[in-house]
Amino acid sequence: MPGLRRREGVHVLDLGDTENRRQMTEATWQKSACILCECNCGLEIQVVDGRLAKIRGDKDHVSSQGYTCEKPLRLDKYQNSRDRITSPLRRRDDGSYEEIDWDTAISEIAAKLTGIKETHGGERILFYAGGGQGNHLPAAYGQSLRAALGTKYYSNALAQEKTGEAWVDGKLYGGHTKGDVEHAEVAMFIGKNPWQTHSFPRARPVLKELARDPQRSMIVLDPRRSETAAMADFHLQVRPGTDAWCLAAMLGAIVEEDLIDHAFVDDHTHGVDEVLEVLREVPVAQYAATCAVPEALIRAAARRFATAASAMTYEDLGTQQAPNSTLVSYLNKLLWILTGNFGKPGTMALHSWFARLAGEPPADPRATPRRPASTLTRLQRRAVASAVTAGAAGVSRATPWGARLHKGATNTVSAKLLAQLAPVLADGLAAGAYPRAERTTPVTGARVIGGMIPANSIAEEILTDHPERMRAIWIDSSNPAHSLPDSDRFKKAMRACDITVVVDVAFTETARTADYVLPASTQFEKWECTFFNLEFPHNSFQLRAPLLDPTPGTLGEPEIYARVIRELGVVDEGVLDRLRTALTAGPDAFALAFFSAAAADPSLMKMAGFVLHETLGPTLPNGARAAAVLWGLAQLCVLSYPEGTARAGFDGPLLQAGQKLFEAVLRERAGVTFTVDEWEHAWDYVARKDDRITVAIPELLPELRALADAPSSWTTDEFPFVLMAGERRAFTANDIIRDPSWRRRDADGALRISPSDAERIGVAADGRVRITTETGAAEVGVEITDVMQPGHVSLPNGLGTDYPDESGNRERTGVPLNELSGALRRDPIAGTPWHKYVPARVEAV
Ligand SMILES: Nc1nc2c(c(=O)[nH]1)N[C@H]1C(S)=C(S)[C@@H](COP(=O)(O)OP(=O)(O)OC[C@H]3O[C@@H](n4cnc5c(=O)[nH]c(N)nc54)[C@H](O)[C@@H]3O)O[C@H]1N2
Ligand SMILES: Nc1nc2c(c(=O)[nH]1)N[C@H]1C(S)=C(S)[C@@H](COP(=O)(O)OP(=O)(O)OC[C@H]3O[C@@H](n4cnc5c(=O)[nH]c(N)nc54)[C@H](O)[C@@H]3O)O[C@H]1N2
Ligand code: SF4
Ligand SMILES: [Mo]
Repeated sequence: MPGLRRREGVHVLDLGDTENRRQMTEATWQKSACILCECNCGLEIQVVDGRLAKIRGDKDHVSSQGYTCEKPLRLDKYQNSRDRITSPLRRRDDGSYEEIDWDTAISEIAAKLTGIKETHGGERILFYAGGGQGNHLPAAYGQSLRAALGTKYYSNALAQEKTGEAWVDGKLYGGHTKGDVEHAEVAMFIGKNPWQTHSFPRARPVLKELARDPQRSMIVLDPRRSETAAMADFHLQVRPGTDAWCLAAMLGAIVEEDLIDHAFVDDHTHGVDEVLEVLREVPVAQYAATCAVPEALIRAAARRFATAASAMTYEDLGTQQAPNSTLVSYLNKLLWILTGNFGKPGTMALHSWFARLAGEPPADPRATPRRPASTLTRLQRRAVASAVTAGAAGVSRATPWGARLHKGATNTVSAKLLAQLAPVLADGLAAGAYPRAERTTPVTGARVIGGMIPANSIAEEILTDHPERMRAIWIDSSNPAHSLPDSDRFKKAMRACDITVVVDVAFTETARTADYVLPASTQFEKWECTFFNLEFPHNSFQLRAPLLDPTPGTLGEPEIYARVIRELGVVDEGVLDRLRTALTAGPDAFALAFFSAAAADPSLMKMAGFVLHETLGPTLPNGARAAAVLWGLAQLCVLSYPEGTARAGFDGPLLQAGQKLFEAVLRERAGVTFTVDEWEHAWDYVARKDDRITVAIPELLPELRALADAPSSWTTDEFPFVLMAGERRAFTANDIIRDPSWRRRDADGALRISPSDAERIGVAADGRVRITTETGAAEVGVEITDVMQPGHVSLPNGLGTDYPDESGNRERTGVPLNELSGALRRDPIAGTPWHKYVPARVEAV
């Protein structure tokens, strides 16, 4: 255990020789990560005169190993954006903004939120937050503020993409799955273009290797010949929005040709007969005609997938934001379940989490859950209970999961209290943790999945005189006035609230609609990390140190949240003082004091992030106060996955193993592998007592059956095209970089259209078109390309934001998609929007 040394009146955890950026020369390569997509590839960056001058991939990085794509090389456009905000802002009645100081901002915001809590209840305050692609500390500390205010509802971008899949995952096995692309004999991408959008480490080399190897195959479902589809052995070029028929036909063929892995299905699933009965009825030829893919190709792809030694799938926005999205998620998962592609190399697995990205989706009530609530809760209860038994017996011995608690622990903390504290602490640290049961929203009765209100419902929960409407929104690290469907309506909803607060680095469309805007330091000016830790069998986590001092006037979110919570005055200073005292006696004493306090006052522990920030925070080296919450997450991680973390080197007595993991996270700048599993351990993450997958989903089997007579096209004479509103291209990165000069290609974001359509509507290569949808219209230049099939047009995501020129005049580049994509078309289960299927009219201008 490292010692503590005294510095500036506080004890500082001494980790030995850690890097300190203040001693660095300009030519020093500092370790960091890319913040432009969920891969968060490791970077090395040279800072010169406050600029991110040189950027390269970090060969030491634990998952990306030196890989980057072209996007991060000019990240300075993010860091030194002209759109940065450097003072808290308050909206005037005329819609302009005035600068106010931090104290005024915090006290006014705290007073208004308290007012809403007292008059209408904390549950009328909505959080739209959780962090973006590179910054998830606001999620961990935001949880404390939500607890302090007594909020109940939250949402974020996941509720317009991943909630349908999460709901299906919850029903099947209660966890999140990821496929092993790197070792799969057959890799299948469903509405996913990983060449551009990545989502797994070193995507391009991995795809190239897959395409080059004659023993392996790639299957791609995509109406476009995307970069990935162009590399595929089987490109199932569906008609937009008809994936359900294509996947049902593949499954129908697999059942008909009896390519099912019967041993796997018999040993590992429940309810398969019900599913097979429905699949046996699938008219394969008819469904092939519906999705416009040759039947022979569908059958060949199905055979290739089902007979491979290993196969995996990856679904993404192409189907998640299109008709039948939740059903498609189900069919996707049936493909790999019925063919036994789980729990061995090259197939699918569930995985550990350093911190959960969202609450857990409700499980199938007919299933026999291993646990009452979250994975953390169950594993913690078991680990803690056994550890305490071991401790009480006076020996420090292994639990069934290899977890141990040193002797002294039970003298201070009783077994019963320890067993109670784990779930409470989990609630305090995991985003969206506390809404567990299947719930609906107060106004529209929309399904809440993983704790989140569906994106499409948010405005409806506000723009009403229903007494239980939302009265306030707190928005962090997101630009929903631009990224939510029907953005105009969302702006109206913001203005209808009693108070809206936006925390952002930039003066975004959303900031310009809020009552208060709080300026955050950028992700290169503060300690940050992401919780997109979704890998198996090795899962890793990286804490990034700041490369630059914060821009004057800005604060990191952990400090912003701490200031609001301090102002709310909800935490007893005496408790914090006792914890500070315990810290002076070392990490063991602190851990015991912390868990005792947790057991004694569960409500305090719902604000665990804040408590750690105020106590442990100031003792962390190199000013890493913002990392304090990771101590709690590291402890939970070791409690939850004692064997996986022990195999990663974080072993020993329970609380000390957590401390070890925390210190490694603080020390290792290129990331830490926090769990090491073997493939058979994938089953340990299945949240069912008997490890069986609950394969029949009663809500979806009727939908599957109904496909035979369901509509498969939503275009009309008035709107004959399908607009894909949000294609990821080489130079798009959501709304993270506002400066349009960042884009090296396709600066204005052209509308992609097929040659035959271009000819038919009479537009030339350098021409422009007017595109009209049910909600809006826009004018845009075209790119004529046979990547598009006739009837299908595509616009890139992330454009249509505006940016000030040198004299401050704002100019908009490209089309803001959510003036075209509305909120009414949505998935019936998850409420996710049909951004990839917007009926449209396209006319030459
Ligand atoms: N370059 C870049 N990369 C990114 C991002 C970015 O902004 N830019 N954003 C990140 C984020 S937040 C996300 S969620 C991911 C998204 O990653 P992806 O889902 O891969 O991205 P998209 O380009 O939106 O859609 C993928 C494919 O779906 C296809 N598609 C459209 N309609 C249909 C359909 O009806 N059926 C099928 N089967 N396919 C269809 C499109 O042609 C496209 O090739 O990307 C991440 N990576
Ligand atoms: N029509 C259509 N709409 C879509 C999509 C689509 O394909 N089509 N895709 C959807 C998807 S998948 C996603 S993920 C969403 C993404 O949309 P959003 O959830 O809005 O997320 P981002 O665009 O990533 O916006 C990130 C925000 O965080 C800010 N930011 C950057 N760094 C920091 C920081 O350190 N602190 C704080 N506080 N703020 C910071 C940026 O300035 C930016 O405003 O868009 C969705 N909307
Ligand atoms: S944009 Fe994504 S894939 Fe490209 S370097 Fe950044 S994190 Fe890696
Ligand atoms: Mo996304």
